[in-house]
Formats: sequence, structure tokens, C-alpha cells
Amino acid sequence: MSTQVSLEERFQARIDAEQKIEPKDWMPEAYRKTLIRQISQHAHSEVVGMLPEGNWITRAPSLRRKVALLAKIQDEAGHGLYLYSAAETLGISREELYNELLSGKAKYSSIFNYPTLTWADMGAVGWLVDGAAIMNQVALCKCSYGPYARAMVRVCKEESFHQRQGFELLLTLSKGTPEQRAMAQDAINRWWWPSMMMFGPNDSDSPHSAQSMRWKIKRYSNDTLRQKFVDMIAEQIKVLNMTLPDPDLRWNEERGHYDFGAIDWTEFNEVLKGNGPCNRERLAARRKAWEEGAWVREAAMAHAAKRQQSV
Ligand code: BYC
Repeated sequence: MSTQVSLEERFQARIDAEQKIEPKDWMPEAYRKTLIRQISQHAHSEVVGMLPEGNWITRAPSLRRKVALLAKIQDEAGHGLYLYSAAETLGISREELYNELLSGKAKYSSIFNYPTLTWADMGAVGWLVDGAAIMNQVALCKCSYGPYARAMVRVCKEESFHQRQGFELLLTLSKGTPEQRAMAQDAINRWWWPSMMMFGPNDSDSPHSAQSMRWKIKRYSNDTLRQKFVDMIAEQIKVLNMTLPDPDLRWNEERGHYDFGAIDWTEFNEVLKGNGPCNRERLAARRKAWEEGAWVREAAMAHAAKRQQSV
């Protein structure tokens, strides 16, 4: 028992000294489990996140837009792969990770359970959804677990391109016809509140935050990151000459931040329970991909086995 305590103390001391924890280092079981939970949810979010955008590849309005969208979606597949690899270093297999997604045991970000109804949604997703993701992920580059932190560095570089392309798309629409402006405003209206929910519950209702912050997995609380996001977007929307759908949004001189209205946590909880507009559709698409990809996995395994025999 006393050895266990001292191991934990030494572990916490390394974290406090800003040393990275690597896969072969001793770690408390709860730290390992928390990381598997968070990294796998993150990986699943990248992979499920390809679906709402994939919906628009065939309908992109120009070759240039199609190329940019394809590149963004391919990046997301890559992010999923780095993240699954990072999770595997904690002693869980890729197959187990997928099974947890397909059985509904593991979560993925609530945001991907909303539909992409118009082309302007590609702009709103890039600007707001990737914008929220970056706000969260820049902090994760300093996560105490080495493989996750390193994966995040590359992910963040690619995400900032995604956000720029989303903003540029909306900027183009904002200078277009009245119909194009209305389409852009409608997309912003629909994606604003779900993007705010991406940061997770308020700090007082976030069961994991305190421990994750002690372990320096999370560097900032959900509410701190959400506020940074509001402060950034409230300024950028001025460039678009559009509005955010929040009558309570206003600069608070005393706080040095924007105040904003109440989030509908009932909606968030319903989406988490599987009752969002697209939850069933998203999981059905991932199950279909898994089943239809079985022959590829089998062929790859057979090829690997054959190569091993010939070595
Ligand atoms: N959606 O105690 P809390 C992207 C869950 S995708 C669903 O605050 P934690 C992109 C939470 O898991 C970017 N569930 O938890 C891809 C927990 O439930 P469990 C995705 C949520 O972990 C394609 C419970 O609520 N980013 O970039 O300390 C196209 C209590 O929450 C959500 C990441 O995954 C949510 N929004 O903090 C475009 C970042 N929020 O697990 C873009 C990595 C909370 O006990 N993840 N929950 O069943 C994190 O930073 C943290 O896990 C969170 C939550 C801030 C999300």
C-alpha cells in the first residue's frame, strides 16, 4: 500500500514538474482510463465528423471548393488515425475502440449529430466547429501524456487551415446575393449553440474536470475555453457583418469578456442520450462502413501474414 502511495506521489510530482508521461511509464489506472476515454472519444469525433461534410462533396459549387473540402475531410481521417494510435499506446486495441463506438458505449462529440442542410453549413462548420475544436486542442498540445500532446500539435496546424477555409467561405457568401447572405446567416444561427456545447457541461456539472486538471490532461476548464471562444467569435463575426443568435451577447467592460446567454443543457443532454437529430443516422453509417470494410481488413491481415512468412 505504502509503495503504491509513493508511486502515485512520484507520478504527480512528475506531472507538477511538467514532465511528459510516456507509454511505458508507471501511471495510475484511473489516469490510463481517463486518457483512453478522452482520446478515443476524440478519435471517434474526427471519424464521425467526416460524415456531415462528406454530405456536400458531390455538391460543392466549384472545383476549388471541392478540393478544399476533400482535403479537410481527409485531414480528419488522418486525425482519427493519429488519435487511435495514441489510444493504443495505453493498452487498448483498435478493434475494442471501434466496438465501443459502434455499441454506443463510447461517446463522440455532440456536434456531429446535427445535419448539414445547405452549402453555407460547410462554412459554419469550418469556422465555428473547427474554431471550437482548436480552442480546446491548442490546450491539449500541453497535455501531460506525451503521445496525445504530440498528436495534437499536428492536428492543430491542420485545424487552423480548416477554420480559415470555413471563414473564407462565409466571407464570400457574405459579400454575395441577398439569398447567399441569408443562407450564411441561417447556417450561423443553427451552428452557434451546438458549437458552444462542444466544450462540455458547465464547470460545476463537469464530473471529470477537477481530476483531469490535476493530472494536466486538461489545462483549462470547459467554461474558460467556452469564454475564450465567445470572445474570439464575437469579434470575427463583425468582419462578416453578420450576427450571432444571442440577444444577451454584449461586451462587459468590467470582466474584459463578452457576456452571453444561457445554454440549453436539456438539448445537450438529449443529444448525449442518443436523441439528437442525426444520432441514429451517424452510427448506422459507421456500422455500415465497418461491415463493408471487413474484406479490406481481412485482405490486409492475409497480406501481412504472407509477408511475415517470407521474411
Ligand atoms: N459531446 O466531465 P466532462 C473536431 C461528456 S472533433 C459529447 O466535462 P471531460 C472536428 C464527457 O465525455 C473535436 N460528450 O468531461 C472533426 C463526459 O461523459 P463520459 C472533438 C460530451 O472529458 C471533424 C460527460 O459529458 N474534440 O475537431 O473532462 C470536423 C461530462 O463531461 C461533450 C474532442 O474530443 C460533447 N461536446 O471534458 C470538424 C476534444 N462534452 O465520458 C471538427 C477532446 C462533454 O463520462 N475532449 N461530454 O461518458 C475533451 O477535451 C474533453 O473530453 C471534453 C469534455 C472537453 C469534450
